[in-house]
Amino acid sequence: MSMFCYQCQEAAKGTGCSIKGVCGKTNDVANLQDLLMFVLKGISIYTKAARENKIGYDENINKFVFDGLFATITNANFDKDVFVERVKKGLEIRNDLRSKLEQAGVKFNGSELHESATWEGTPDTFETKATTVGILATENEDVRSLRELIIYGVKGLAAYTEHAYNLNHENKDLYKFMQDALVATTDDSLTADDLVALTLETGKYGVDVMALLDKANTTAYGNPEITKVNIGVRNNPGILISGHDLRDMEDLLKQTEGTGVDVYTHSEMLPAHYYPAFKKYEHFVGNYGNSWWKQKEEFESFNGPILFTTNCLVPPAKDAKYKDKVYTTGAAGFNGFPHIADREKGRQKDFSQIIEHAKKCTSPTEIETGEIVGGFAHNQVMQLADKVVDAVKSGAIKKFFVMAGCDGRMKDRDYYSEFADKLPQDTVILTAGCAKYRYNKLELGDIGGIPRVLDAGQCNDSYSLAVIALKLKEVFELNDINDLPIAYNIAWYEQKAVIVLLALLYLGVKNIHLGPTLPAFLSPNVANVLVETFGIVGITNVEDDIKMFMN
Ligand code: SF4
Ligand code: SF3
Repeated sequence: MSMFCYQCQEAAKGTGCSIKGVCGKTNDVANLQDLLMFVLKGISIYTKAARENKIGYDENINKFVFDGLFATITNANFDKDVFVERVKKGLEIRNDLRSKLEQAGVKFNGSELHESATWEGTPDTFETKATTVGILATENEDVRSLRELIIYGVKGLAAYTEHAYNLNHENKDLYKFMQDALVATTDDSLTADDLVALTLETGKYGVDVMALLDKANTTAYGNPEITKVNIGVRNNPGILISGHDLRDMEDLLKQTEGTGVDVYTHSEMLPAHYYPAFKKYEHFVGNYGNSWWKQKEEFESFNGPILFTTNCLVPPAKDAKYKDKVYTTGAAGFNGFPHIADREKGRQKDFSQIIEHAKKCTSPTEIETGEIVGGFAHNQVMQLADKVVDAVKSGAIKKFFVMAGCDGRMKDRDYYSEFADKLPQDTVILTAGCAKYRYNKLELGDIGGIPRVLDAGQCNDSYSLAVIALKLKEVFELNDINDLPIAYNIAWYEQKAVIVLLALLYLGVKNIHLGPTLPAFLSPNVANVLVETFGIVGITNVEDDIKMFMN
């Protein structure tokens, strides 16, 4: 059976994966993810009806929807059984909710409802059905493009919503928006203009969710502060924790304390080191390796167990020796990797199995030494504001470059290392997300004590960069955020980058350069709208781009 997916930057041939994902997603999993999306739309039709009729429903349904969206994000979950189970469960939830609404007197006209609200199936029919409800089911390529753009933004929203939820921070408007947006993608009466408006609205909720998550993280763990993170190793066995979930980080640090097992971060978990609450752990040793796509080599030499709390997971090679050491939790999953169950309300997750496993392993093999510096989230940068403003006024800093976003395995991303390296000495890079691994180990120096690469944190901490920009706008008494000496050269890969991008557009940021390639899911007409309305453009080559940016 074939598949079609074009949600990430590595979509095959720049158009879409149709046999197997470049990410390693198999066609059965891809199709089941499409079917889950279909079922989530069906559920949302009823939650929307419930709200419209002021009828309460089980709060767990909201969680089921955002969990499901998160699980379909690139490189999060490759486990076929997980998707079969979720589709089954989703149909149950949907039908129960419908019955509840009907009992309360709400009438549904079956022939008017979208098929996602009425379709029934059993696991043996799932995959066949899936092939008829995927992305290509929308025939008009512009409508399809806008629907998918909204859906990918909503997937990113869902991921950040989940992290905040895990820290007991909720904003119910987000649930409503995600569900209403899913319903809107089933509505054939909406015009392209309606969908463009909804795309911008998605960006508004992108700002809200990142603000919520920022509050959740800083309330729980303090404000990130300037931190030197060790990239070498010690002699104890270790656990490597990857992904974005800080609550999992907390539980793991607590449970490993005093066990003789060290904890290292991997990829997007690096910024955990910047939080005061985590710094206090003596066994929280450092960061091991680079961004997600180098994991096949780096996990072999780590020697200990690895825990994925979210994306980006790369399916291991058949003969990978680390294969029996990988664990998943939360939205992450992979067939054959033990999955650590969710925490019960008010309790920790139980990581004892991983800790016992680690005790039997040898310590990590050192692959690099030294340290990297980070922790420049908004609160920390505000403390340096005077220094930064003076440097701009004196001309010591000519321009800031926001280079947030993602890293990826394609060779053309060397552009970003070269770009960072060749930028004039009087420029500063503001970064967040795993894009930083392309340049965070280069010796780029500092400007009067201000490092030339300021890492705010994970991809969601792009919010910090927006807060900093808005603050600078105020300090320099400008009317328009685009009058600041800030250029945007953003690298994207998966759907969290989509919500970050939509959030920046909502905040009024113009002329964002997006690379290494523009999304395959943008039809020529939709790409044109983005170019004409927001000045979004691609990248060319390092020399020409730097020249263009500096003029
Ligand atoms: Fe292809 Fe990306 Fe979809 Fe994976 S997530 S199947 S690489 S488009
Ligand atoms: Fe990276 Fe996957 Fe996007 Fe969170 S971990 S930024 S790619």
